[in-house]
Amino acid sequence: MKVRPYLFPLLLILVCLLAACGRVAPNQVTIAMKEMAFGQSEITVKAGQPVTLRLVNRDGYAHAFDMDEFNIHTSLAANETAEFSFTPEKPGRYPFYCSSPGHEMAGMVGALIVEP
Ligand SMILES: [Cu+2]
Repeated sequence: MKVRPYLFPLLLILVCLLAACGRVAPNQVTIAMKEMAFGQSEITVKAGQPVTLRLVNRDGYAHAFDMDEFNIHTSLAANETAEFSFTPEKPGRYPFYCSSPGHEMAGMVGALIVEP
């Protein structure tokens, strides 16, 4: 069978696209902080896969994001955005909260759920 030469680049592109689709995409999660609450109170990820958390403070005052288990302690000024990555290795339920005074009591809490 004779294959036309111009088909090769097309095939190559197709193979690359398929390979890209098959790759495991990193877990990217955006958590908005708005009106003294986290936009998502539960985040579910898979153990052993890198997670990128993007925090967006939509309030006109400072918030914080604290997850003791992963030693993450970030503060965000009004309307600030922060991003950090880590890889949870052990399945479990890991709480996070805002450590600005009074915010945790007001309901700024959530949990990262790591599935096996
Ligand atoms: Cu807060």
